[in-house]
Amino acid sequence: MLKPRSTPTRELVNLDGIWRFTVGEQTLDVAVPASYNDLFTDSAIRDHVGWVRYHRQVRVPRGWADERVVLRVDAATHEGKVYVDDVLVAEHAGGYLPFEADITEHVRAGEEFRLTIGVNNELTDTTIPPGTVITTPDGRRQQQYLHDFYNYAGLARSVWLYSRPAVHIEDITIVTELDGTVHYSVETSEPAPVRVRVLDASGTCVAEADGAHGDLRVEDVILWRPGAGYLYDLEVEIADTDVYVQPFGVRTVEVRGTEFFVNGEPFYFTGFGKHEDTPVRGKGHDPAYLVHDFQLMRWIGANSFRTSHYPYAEEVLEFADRHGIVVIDETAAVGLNLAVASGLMGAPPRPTFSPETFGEATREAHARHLRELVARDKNHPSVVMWCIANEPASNEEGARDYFEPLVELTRKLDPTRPVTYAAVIFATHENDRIADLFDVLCLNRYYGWYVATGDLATARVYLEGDLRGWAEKYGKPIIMSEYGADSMPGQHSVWDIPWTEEYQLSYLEANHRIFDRIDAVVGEHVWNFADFQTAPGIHRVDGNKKGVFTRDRRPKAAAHALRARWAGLDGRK
Ligand code: BDP
Repeated sequence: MLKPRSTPTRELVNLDGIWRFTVGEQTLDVAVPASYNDLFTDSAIRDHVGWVRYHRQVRVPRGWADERVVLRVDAATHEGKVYVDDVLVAEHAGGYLPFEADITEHVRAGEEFRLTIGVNNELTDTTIPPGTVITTPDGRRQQQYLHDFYNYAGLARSVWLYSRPAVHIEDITIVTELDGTVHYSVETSEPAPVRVRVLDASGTCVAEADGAHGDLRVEDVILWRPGAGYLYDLEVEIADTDVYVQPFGVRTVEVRGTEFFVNGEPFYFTGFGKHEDTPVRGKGHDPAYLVHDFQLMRWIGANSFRTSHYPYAEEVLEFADRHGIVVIDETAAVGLNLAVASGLMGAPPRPTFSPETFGEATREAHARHLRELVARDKNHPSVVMWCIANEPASNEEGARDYFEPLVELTRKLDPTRPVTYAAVIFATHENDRIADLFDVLCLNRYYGWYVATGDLATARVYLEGDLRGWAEKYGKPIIMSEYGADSMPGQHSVWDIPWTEEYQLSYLEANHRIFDRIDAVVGEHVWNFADFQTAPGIHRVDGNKKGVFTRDRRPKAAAHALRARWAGLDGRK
């Protein structure tokens, strides 16, 4: 699905700003983009379960009389319904990916219409991510879920109205090779002659061709590299009707043996699992935080991050493309594990994968989500790998039947990128049932925090045994996709006392000592970049405090130690 862009044949109106918002009987003003939960003082709104309505008047530009008019919602968390006046024009399930509707038949150029977007935040056994709505003893509906971040809801990303010609470019796929070969493929709304040109960063045409599919060759190609995100534009034109410009980078990604290669060179991941999470906005996309977070990542020497635990706003990936930051693109499939509750573990009360729990219908929703994710993100050079789930019950019976078709689907959708999943601590090299299906082993491990709390000597022994077990059994690259310790800024101690800034720092250093001893470890993503909001819990102090930065992005002591280490690594081990 092409991102709306202004081109010589397409116009774009951004609908962000203040909308009206109806929840239950109340109607208030609301900000778009933003999660609605933290905007209001009324806890009944924050904790609301079910539908809310965003509405506003929209005028269609008067020059659009001969154009198709499209309404695009970048995300409605977790389910959206779009109405033009009273006509339902689009419905979509899945809170972190875009959807759109051609509304030409329902509007007139120069005139206004009432736009309503219904948004539902309910999570069930068949949504991705899953959850359960219960009724409290006093009769309220309450959302419960298995993931450790607050269930923010609403219109957290932009809403657009755009025009495009009747005969238009529908989709573009670009795959590149190091010698400057650019394989391209263009889909049009109906058969039409296609012309393509590659423009370099200065706007000079460096290759051109006719036809909807084919190969181009860029001489003296400048590669997209980690740390140096050189981009070209593919300008696609259907004669006399449509023009669309798709940025891309020339780079390759490959897994061989226990190494991960970008452009044929071994790459070592340094960085974080992140969240889209900021005060007041919740998961609302904010360009200021985007710029600042990338500044902090550069300052600390992070060359990469994982979009834990859902696809991020497209603006984030575009920024990563431009700045040469490497991305592991993760689905919203977090919590497919009945043994985990809010980041804590126990015995599963019921099997995770079964017709009564997560079965066929869940997998269908997961497959649909994967299709939409790859369709949206396939042309981003920053995206080097798909992570199709976080901490699923990969050690339980049924996991293989559930995941095998999804891995196959991902490879079919995109044969060019490796596929991974992030394994939970109690999926070991001995009991995990799906690891062989994947290219890279991403491991989430908390030795010294949830296990061997406060005892880093024991933690190191456990970690080393665990990592060596995976390395020897599978012979695949391992990324430590989560390791981290909570810390309350301002807590200090000369001893190994959990929750102090010193302990977070020592915990990370204890992990690093082991990573450096194991060749198969090709990356380290600290959990988490910044503190973030969660559901209430006795292990959470106004949220998860495993951030290396606070929620308002101030460095804790660990940030300085990471900065020193990562400057020395510089993408190589
Ligand atoms: C892991 C989860 C992550 C949690 C983290 C934690 O993948 O979402 O926030 O634990 O407990 O299990 O901090």
